[in-house]
Amino acid sequence: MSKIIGKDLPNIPWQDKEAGYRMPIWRYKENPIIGRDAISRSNSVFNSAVVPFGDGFAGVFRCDSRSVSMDIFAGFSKDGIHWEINDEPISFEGDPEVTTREYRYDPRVCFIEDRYYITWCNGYHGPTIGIAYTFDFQKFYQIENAFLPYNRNGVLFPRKIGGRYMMLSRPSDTGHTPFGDIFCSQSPDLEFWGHHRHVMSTVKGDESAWQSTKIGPGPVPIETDEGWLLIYHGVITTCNGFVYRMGVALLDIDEPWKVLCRSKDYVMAPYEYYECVGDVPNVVFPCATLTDAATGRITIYYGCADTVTGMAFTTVDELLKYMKENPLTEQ
Ligand code: BMA
Repeated sequence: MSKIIGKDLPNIPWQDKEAGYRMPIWRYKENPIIGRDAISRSNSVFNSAVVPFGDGFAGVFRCDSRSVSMDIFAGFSKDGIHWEINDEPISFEGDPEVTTREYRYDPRVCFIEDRYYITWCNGYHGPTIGIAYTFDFQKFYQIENAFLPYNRNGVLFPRKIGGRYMMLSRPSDTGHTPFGDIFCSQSPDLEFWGHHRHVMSTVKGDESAWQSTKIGPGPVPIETDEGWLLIYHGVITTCNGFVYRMGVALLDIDEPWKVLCRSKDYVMAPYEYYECVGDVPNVVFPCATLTDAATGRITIYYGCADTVTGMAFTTVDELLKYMKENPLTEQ
């Protein structure tokens, strides 16, 4: 039995796996949990992040409007399933040079020490990684962008490692990037980032074609007694465009740019109608998990076809066993 290192979460949303189901991740039966019209002007609500908060949950949600502009919104839930999302986007305090909005999307939320940090893809002369913090999901303070443009999928580790904050990211271009590997950067203060180390690349050969075009970190890595468990997205280019699936990797606990193991087979792919049909078909895009250290349960929140939000379940043992049974040999 592998162990999650972290807090217990007795009220984690959960459904048991059905007997005989083959995959290591199974979906919430009443998916999607958030529809495209969850707020008054939304075209779609997806690629969003949630955390335990008070005696319930809070989150930051990507809601694209019916003018198809991208912004992020705070939301709250008692059970992690039914969400009330604010109608107004988050307004950030900070230096106007940095807070001026071009666009904001694909948020992650990470509790470190005494506050919740939000990272997202922030338009600043091209996409880069915005960072802000909040104590209460009412007031948000934006700090400096982490990187030069162009970058997407900035994902913080939930504690300092070797005395430094660490962030995974995926350097990119201005468009629908046809490449992309995962890197790890370090910072003493969450403002100045350096020591950029390569973590892992796309798979070039035929061994694992679902992750051959680009890969990007998904939810905040989960600390386990075997290393950091990373759920990530992997993309292949097909004759109908990109297809987004999910994979898992295990990263060294002290030097998380070192990959200990990585799945050859995807752990989840667009199978269901709401994942295959929508504004961007064939996308499952994970941005958050809730975890319960007592049981090893992991609840995943993911965007479905860039249109609605879904929830799915797994355990630390399911993911590690599946990955170790069929590991990628090319690194
Ligand atoms: C990526 C991001 C994600 C999106 C995905 C599929 O480049 O824009 O927000 O889910 O493409 O369209």
